[in-house]
Amino acid sequence: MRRDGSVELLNLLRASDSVVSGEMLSRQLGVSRTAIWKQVSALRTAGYRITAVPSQGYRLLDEPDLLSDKAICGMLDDSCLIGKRIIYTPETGSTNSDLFRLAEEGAADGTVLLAERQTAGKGRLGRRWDSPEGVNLYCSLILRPDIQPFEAPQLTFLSAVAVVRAIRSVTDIRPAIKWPNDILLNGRKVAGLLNEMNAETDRVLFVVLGIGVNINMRGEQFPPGLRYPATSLFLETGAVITRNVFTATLLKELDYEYKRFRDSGFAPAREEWASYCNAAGRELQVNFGSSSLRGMFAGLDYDGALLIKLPDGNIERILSGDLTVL
Ligand code: BT5
Repeated sequence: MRRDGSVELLNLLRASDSVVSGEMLSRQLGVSRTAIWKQVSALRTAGYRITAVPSQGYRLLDEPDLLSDKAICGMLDDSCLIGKRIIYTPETGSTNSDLFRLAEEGAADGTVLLAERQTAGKGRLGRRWDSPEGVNLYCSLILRPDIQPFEAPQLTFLSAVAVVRAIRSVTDIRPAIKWPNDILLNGRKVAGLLNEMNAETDRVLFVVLGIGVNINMRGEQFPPGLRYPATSLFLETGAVITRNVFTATLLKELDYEYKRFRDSGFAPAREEWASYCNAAGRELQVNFGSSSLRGMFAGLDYDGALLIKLPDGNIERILSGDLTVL
């Protein structure tokens, strides 16, 4: 968010597709022409391409795609609980770690933290999430549902559904979910989810949901040696996606999911999740290191365990393992 009056200047430049005179800008904004020039210089430093045409004025050619809490808030409905408070930071270690600390200090249900870049982005089980600057979404949110600790993984499935819906709404591509919670496009990972919880024996105090979506990341920005092939929305569609629009869309979907969860429990999200799962209606093999089993996908259990129907008709619950769709 810019605080020096340049938002108003930007809005005037945006409203015109030709040169806007310095005199008109200074009159409309009530500041001197030198002040306008200083704001233009500051905007250029921030990545905006603005030409100055001698004795005519200024023209906005191109804007950097910066995340903006204000722009995102402006796209949310007043009734949204998720995103009522959005905190933006240009850089941090991990949005999940920061928000976990804020939640411990009492930050409210639905608080969101966004970063342009993470220097220590976290994956699951101590793995790393690569988080280059200015191209993707690194987002965490606090949820304080009235649930028991064993129900907390349900929230990750909820957020997977919200990510799929947001991608479907902003692009015309159809992502799939790989159990438990990888979001795939054409078999490549485009988003990952990390759910961290603080609980007492029989009560969840809060859950921090971390969502990383590769939005405009280019091929050369992916590090070598990733566990699975990876991609971005840009690589799949060829179009640069406005991250503020994507983020607002995602927060609205999360808000919808969270309210549905509180009103109707896990069942609706579980069914929707199963319809997006790349294993739906397919035969699966699950590898557990030295052993494996095969069977048909049979949905998700109440706690997020994968259900597989074995050839003898029995249903097996899978809590962890490496899944292959045959
Ligand atoms: C995940 O872990 O998929 C969870 C990722 C969660 C990231 C978000 S970003 C905002 C919030 N703040 C955080 O600090 N984290 C969350 P996992 O399934 O363990 O996948 C990690 C593995 O994916 C790594 O070991 C890499 O092989 C691969 N990987 C790393 N960065 C990637 C990227 N940008 N895109 C695709 N794959 C990646």
